[in-house]
Parts: sequence; structure tokens; C-alpha cells
Amino acid sequence: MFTTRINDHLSIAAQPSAAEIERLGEAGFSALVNLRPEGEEGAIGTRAEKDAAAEAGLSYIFIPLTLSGLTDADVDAFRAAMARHDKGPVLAHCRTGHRALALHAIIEVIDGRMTRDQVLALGDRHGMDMTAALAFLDRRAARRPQVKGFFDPRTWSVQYVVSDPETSKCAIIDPVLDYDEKSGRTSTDNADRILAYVAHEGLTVEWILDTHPHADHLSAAHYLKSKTEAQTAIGDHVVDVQMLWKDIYNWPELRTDGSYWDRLFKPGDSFKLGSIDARVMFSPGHTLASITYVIGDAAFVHDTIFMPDSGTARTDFPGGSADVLWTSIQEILALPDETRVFTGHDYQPGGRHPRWESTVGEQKRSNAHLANINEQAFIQLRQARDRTLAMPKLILHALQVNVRGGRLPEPENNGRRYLKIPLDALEGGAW
Ligand SMILES: N[C@@H](CCC(=O)N[C@@H](CS)C(=O)NCC(=O)O)C(=O)O
Ligand SMILES: [Fe+2]
Repeated sequence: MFTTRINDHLSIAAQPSAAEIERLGEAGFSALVNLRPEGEEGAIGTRAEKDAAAEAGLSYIFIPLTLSGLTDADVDAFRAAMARHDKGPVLAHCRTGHRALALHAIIEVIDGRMTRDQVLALGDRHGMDMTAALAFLDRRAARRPQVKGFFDPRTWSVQYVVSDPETSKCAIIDPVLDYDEKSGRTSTDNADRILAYVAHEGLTVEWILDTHPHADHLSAAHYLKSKTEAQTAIGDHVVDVQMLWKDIYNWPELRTDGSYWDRLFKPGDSFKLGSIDARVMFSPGHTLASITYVIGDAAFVHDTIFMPDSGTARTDFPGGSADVLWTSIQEILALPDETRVFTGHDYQPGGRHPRWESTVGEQKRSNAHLANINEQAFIQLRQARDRTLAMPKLILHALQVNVRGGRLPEPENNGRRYLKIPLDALEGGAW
């Protein structure tokens, strides 16, 4: 196996055999990172690598990627893996070691530890072409808007800060308010991480946007508004969702006029994020009120399309519909092929790292629920899968907060807030 030491913390390698992986522990390595997508020629596969790494007492991290399809999610995952394993050297491998070196160089440049000339010199030292790494950095720097994704592993949600480099204005999309259903505790860890990034980048929050009233996590929109004074917004069909849940919760005081938000977007509405044009597409199917925000060349599709290897969102919540979702998805796929698509969840199929960015072209070519499938087949596939899914564990907790724009219930006379759980209101008990 070809292996070369880059520094005290990182070595790169070509594809190792299982026997070679088993000897890496003795060689002092603490972790093995596999950068090869499943099924690449000559790859031994993530299962075999994971087992061999366990045998060697090594942590194993699966970050399948290609340099042509590289996104910030891949960069973030590699950086995080390196940071988590700082006790001993990490061995990162792909087919030849080239992707590993390129990824290392990209992170060094983004984090300000290396210049472009130093990247070229690094490539020369190891006999590897760094053109693709520099091309990625160029593409990344030229993006308008800039998009930073924050993955929340507890709810598999992706929250976004979308910013205009010209004006330093930004929007926060689909922020999560942390909630532990076992203890009933809430916290603002996710939202505070977003605020720290906003402060560090010198951004001003102009918008706090939700794509729909979420069924699997509480929205941090209201908390973030209290910290930033930015405008909150959601799609105008939220009033239908409010009506639906007002009935389920038997909740006469719930206002169903959308007045918990500063702005209700109608389908086709446009707005500005700093100097960037943005518009709203109506994308129901997962919920009655789901919308897609198209900001510059970036579409925030939330629970319509997931990453191509995951498929699409479920349609069995109250107000959901598979044929309506199909129509919404077709409208998204009619955007130009190069449109960047940012999804709202990632369930990490095959144990890969979280990913959230694709393009319309990639989705059309390879989405597991959409490529080479017609409407009828999609509806059947979607409904068959929906029948197997348990309700999200927070659906009853989350909706009563999210139909009020992320406001927690008002405190009772003892100062404590309570959630209300309707019994036998939803189908599909998972015993
Ligand atoms: N197990 C998750 C449920 C996740 C879930 O239902 N996700 C929705 C989006 S809110 C979905 O569309 N899942 C698609 C699928 O699993 O096919 C939870 O308890 O929160
Ligand atoms: Fe959802």
C-alpha cells in the first residue's frame, strides 16, 4: 500500500487491503478515513474497512466523495474528523491518495494556513496535481449567495445561513430549537452556534425563514428574532396548517391568521437578500404549506427532495400528499440544471457523513426516487415507504410550537410552560 506522511496528524494512502488496515493500529494510527464512494473499482467497501479498523482498534470514518462533486459538507466532515482524532495520526485514503491530499489542501487554504502557491508546492512534493483543489476553491469563493450549512445530528436537520458577500446581509433558514423529549428540557445550542457564526463573519441577519411548520423539531425562529430583530417569514398556507392543528389540539386561543410571523409569502413572491434576488415557490406535498426559497442560484427545498442517494420526503403527515409532492418536485427540477439544491434533512444512508448540497442536474440524473420514474411509480413507491414509517418522535411536541412561529407555550400561573399531547389523534402507532 502506498502511504505518505503529510504531517504529524495526517498521512494519506491508496486503497489498503483489509490485512493492511488491521496492522494500522500497531503503526500508531488512531483513525482511518475512507473517502471512496461504495462500488468504486478496486474499493473493498465500507463494511470490510469498518470491520478491519475495529480489529485494529481504530476509529473508522466514511466520507465518500469525488473531487468533481465536492461540497462544503465534505470539507466540514473531513475537518471535523481530523479535529475529533487529535490523539494520534489519522490515515485518510482514496484510490491513490490524491483526493485525501486535495481535501487537506482545501481545508488549509479555507482556514488560512496555506496559500495557493503553497498548495501547488505541496502537490509537487507528492507528485500530485492540485488543479481540482484550486478549482474548487475558486468556485467556492465566487458563489453568490454564500451558503453555510449547520447539521443537527439529533434531528438530522440542516440549518442554513445564506449570505450576500456584497452587503454582508444574511438569512437564517430553518433553525432548530433544541428539545429533549425525555427530560422536557429546551436549549439554544444550535441557534447560538448560528449566531456565533453570524457574529464571526460580521453578518447582519435580515431574514429568519422557515420552509414549513416542521414536524420533527422545534423552530428557533422566535428565539433568533429576539436576538437579531430580523423579520420572520413562512409560506402563507401556514394558516391552513394552523387550522388543521388547532382542531387536533382543541386550542381555541390559537390565532390562525399567520400573525405570528412578520411576513407570509405567497407563491411567486419575490424579495431581496442584500443585493441578491430571491423568490418563493409553493412546494406542498410534505405539508400543506411547504415552500422553496430560491435565492440567487440556490434553492432551499427542505422536505421535498433529499440527497440523491436518499430520495424524497414523506407524505403521510396530516395535509401531506404524494401526488401533490410529485408536482412540487417537478417544478423544482424545472429550475436550471446548475441550480444548487440545499435539502433540509439528511439521514446519512449507508453510514456516510451528512451531506446537504446537490444540483438540479444531479437530482434529475440520480435521485433514488426520481430518476427514470414516472408519476404513478413515484406515488406507489412513496406511499409504500410511508406505510412503513413511524411518526417523528417530536411531531406532537413540535407542531404546537411551530404553528406559532417557534414560540413556546405561554407559562402557566406557576411560571412553568407545558406542552399538550393529544391522544389517539394520529394514525400509525409504533409499539
Ligand atoms: N425518525 C425521525 C423521523 C424522520 C422523518 O419522518 N423525516 C421526514 C421529514 S420531517 C421524512 O420525510 N422522512 C423521509 C423518509 O424517511 O422516507 C424522527 O423521529 O424525527
Ligand atoms: Fe419535515
